[in-house]
Amino acid sequence: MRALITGGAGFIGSHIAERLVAEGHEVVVYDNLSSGRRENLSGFAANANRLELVVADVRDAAKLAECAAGCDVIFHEAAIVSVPYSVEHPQETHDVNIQGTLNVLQAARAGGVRRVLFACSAAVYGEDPEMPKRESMRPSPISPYGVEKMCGEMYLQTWAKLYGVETVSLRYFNVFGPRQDPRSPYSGVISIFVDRALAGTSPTVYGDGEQSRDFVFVSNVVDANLRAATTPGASGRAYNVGCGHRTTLNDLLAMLGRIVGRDVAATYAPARAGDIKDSLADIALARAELGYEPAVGVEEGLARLIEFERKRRSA
Ligand code: UD2
Repeated sequence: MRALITGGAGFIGSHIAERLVAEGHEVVVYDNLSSGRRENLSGFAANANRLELVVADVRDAAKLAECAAGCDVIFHEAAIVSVPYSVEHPQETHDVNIQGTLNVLQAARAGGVRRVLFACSAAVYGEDPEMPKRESMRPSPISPYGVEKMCGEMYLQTWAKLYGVETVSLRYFNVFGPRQDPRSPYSGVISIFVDRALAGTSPTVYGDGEQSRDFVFVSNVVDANLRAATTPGASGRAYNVGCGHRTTLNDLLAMLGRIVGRDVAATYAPARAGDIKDSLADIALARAELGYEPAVGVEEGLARLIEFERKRRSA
């Protein structure tokens, strides 16, 4: 198949690109390189005729339409992904995350694309204390980012009904793995902790470290995407993509210590404003309807990430 991946030079998008190229598919990566990087593609870009990079923005509707024409599937991963940034810059994140998604859907419709996959988020659940999160729960986002992801998902469902473009929304929980950038203060906690542990410096835990998340290794997220791209009958649906387990930050530090072979001592600081305490996905629906199974658990994923980072640092 021929696939367009928006945000394809970013963390998750580049892993989808890598898998598709390995399976012999033709891939167009569409990325404005604001947070994506060419280096994220360099490890597997050797077969240049199967992988094309278009440096453009999802706000550019005309360019998107040009690139979508003739594609079978679009993986829409491009977004401004920081919750706190969306709180500070809601207009900009609206333009990228909502208008950008609408542009993708328009392009899909005009270009005869069979199916669109959307990188949605656990942020749609907000602070509803009910656990685990099920897709049937009423969404109650508490940030512009959460609203934008919810809105994108609703646009997708509408497209499936109105225009016959098949769409599937995947609600990612806390994704981690190689190529996630640890350098922003809003980076995923695992990327930051691994960076500190390998540098021999002390990671900072905001709060008592007993908050928990459903951390999901990126290869599981790629699996979910490929299944969602091909499973008949999945159109118009939304699925949680997590591991179905929660891990506290203190557990995470202990795992890190086991893998690197020495204690990773953290510094504890006051909890971050607006943080939720716990997050956990119910993945029964994705299991039942997509055959999704998170094959790589948290500790195994952490070990793979550390191995990748060690190699990268020694190169
Ligand atoms: C995740 C997503 C976010 C959104 C949200 C929905 C990531 C990177 N972010 O935010 O996009 O979908 O879920 O609820 O996946 N922490 C530390 N030390 C650090 C960094 C973080 O203690 O150096 C804590 C942080 O205070 C929080 C936990 O680790 O309690 C997880 O933080 P995060 O930024 O990795 O992810 P989260 O769940 O806030």
